[in-house]
Amino acid sequence: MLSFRISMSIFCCLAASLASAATPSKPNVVLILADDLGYGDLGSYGATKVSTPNIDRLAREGTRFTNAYTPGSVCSPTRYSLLSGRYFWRNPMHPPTGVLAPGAPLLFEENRMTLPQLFKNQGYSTAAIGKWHLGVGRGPDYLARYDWNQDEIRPGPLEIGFDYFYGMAANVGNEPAFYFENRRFVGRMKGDVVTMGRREKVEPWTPEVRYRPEEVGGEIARKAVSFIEQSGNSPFFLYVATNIPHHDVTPAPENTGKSQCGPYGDFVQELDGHVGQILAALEKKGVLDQTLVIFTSDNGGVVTDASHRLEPYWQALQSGHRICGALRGRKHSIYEGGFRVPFLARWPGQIPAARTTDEVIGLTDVMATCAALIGVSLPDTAAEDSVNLLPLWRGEAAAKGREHLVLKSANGIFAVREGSWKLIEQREIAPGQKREPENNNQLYDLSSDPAETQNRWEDQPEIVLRLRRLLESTQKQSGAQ
Ligand SMILES: [Ca+2]
Repeated sequence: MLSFRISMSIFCCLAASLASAATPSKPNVVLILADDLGYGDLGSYGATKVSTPNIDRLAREGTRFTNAYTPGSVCSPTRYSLLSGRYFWRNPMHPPTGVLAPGAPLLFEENRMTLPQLFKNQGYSTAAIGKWHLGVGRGPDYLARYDWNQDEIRPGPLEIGFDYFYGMAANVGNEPAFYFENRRFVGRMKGDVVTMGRREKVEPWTPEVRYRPEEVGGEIARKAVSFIEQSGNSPFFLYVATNIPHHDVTPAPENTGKSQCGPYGDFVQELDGHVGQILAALEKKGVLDQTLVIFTSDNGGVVTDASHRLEPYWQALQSGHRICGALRGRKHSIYEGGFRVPFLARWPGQIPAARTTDEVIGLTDVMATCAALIGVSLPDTAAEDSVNLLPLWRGEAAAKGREHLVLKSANGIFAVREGSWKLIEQREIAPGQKREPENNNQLYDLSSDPAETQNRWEDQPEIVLRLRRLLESTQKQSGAQ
């Protein structure tokens, strides 16, 4: 009898241990999204005029992806796709090209599973801090304008799965230029009136609550640190959407003159300091190594040239800094500079350290990968363009990235990447409308021509045909709706 009990006890221990090995762990997840940070802006991606030791630490202690793509080449398209796992152009509420207007309706359909909701359903505490730019309120379409004088700002971040929000409606330069926390403007008392002015203008009850641009990045970092400090026993998902280094380039006074390429480099270095503060807060809390930290950017960097000298980007260029590295194009464009961004993931013991992979991944894949990470099966009605890349992130042998990926520029031009090939399809334009130089049929072999200099459209008809069909069939997929 005794031996039976001992045997049972050993069996139970063994069963429990096997069960725990099979049960997915629930790490904290901190997703830091830079705004307009280019492929060449970090030391770990080749920058020499800008020093980014804290972000580079993520590369040293985690995995660095060299073929990570945003689905859009501007802000709100990528943000929607990141938080929904769906190409933004499938969403009829999204503008067909470009970004969402400040004050436009919430982009997320009711009842659609989102990245924060995925975590929330699993007992996570969820927070979004920083730039929202995904709309608030409900309206007939993206041209509607929200009435900011309502008592509560809703539906908004809290209606799509975040327990907590603190930040700005959109860009620092957009109205309203004062913070809201959860569903209310910070500091607004009963009776305080928010006045809707002409065009996008929104006047607060007192001008004192308008934020100063040079303070916004620091405020976002402070709130992120505070959230980590106050976190309880449940795991958390923290989405930090910094405004840096988006135009206007406004480094805080204490950070100016620190880089070797002027204010733009100072701004990037300021962001690096904020990442350092977030890592330090995780470390102090004793949870750094139980946290998956992801750092990436919502689109490529702003690049200027001699014909259009936009400061301080011009100064950075003249100082030898290459915001998009050796890639062609920039934010807005269909070329690689518009979409290829730094992507770093650190989770000790789970994601290999000091590893670089050139497998193709997209920001749309974060949702399916996180679902796999916490052991959740996504419903068929969610994240239809998201691929589970957890085996690749974990460095499993022979794990691959995406087979193909669709890009859409701010000008409405589509491209598809499959393997090393990238096809850009000419967009139809209205009669009399001027066709932009980049709106042409193009095919590039990125393995031999990463800067997209040799158009192979004419000499590779079979590849052109295959990729056009692939693009068309992907566009026609009905998705989850
Ligand atoms: Ca952006």
